[in-house]
Amino acid sequence: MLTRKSVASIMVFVVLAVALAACGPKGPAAVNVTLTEYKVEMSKTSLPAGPVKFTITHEGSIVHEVVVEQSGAMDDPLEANGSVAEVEDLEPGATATLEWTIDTPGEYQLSCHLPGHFENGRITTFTVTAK
Ligand SMILES: [Cu+2]
Repeated sequence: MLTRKSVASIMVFVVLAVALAACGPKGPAAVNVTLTEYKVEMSKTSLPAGPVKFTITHEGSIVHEVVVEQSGAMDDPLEANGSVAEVEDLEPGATATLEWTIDTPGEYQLSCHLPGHFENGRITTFTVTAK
């Protein structure tokens, strides 16, 4: 029979388990992305397959966007469940986060496809490795 005390300890266990799941090694890989003219810099360029959280900081002076796409693509963001992996219209000084799950190992890129930006170097490539 469950006493009031054992119910309370089960609740504590559930809360701890949820907290561990949120903060443990299964959380998304965190990557900082810095935008300038005309450069995209990533704090790491090799990520394990799975969820990734891009924290984007715009340190440039004109509007940019960030598109997550396969290496060699041209404005063809990854898609899942009806949404696309991009952040548009980032104003200078803005920050944004983009969470995305990349399950297929391979070469990818972060790029900006506003006219002329990609050609000027607003792209960086990264590798997704098998888990
Ligand atoms: Cu741009």
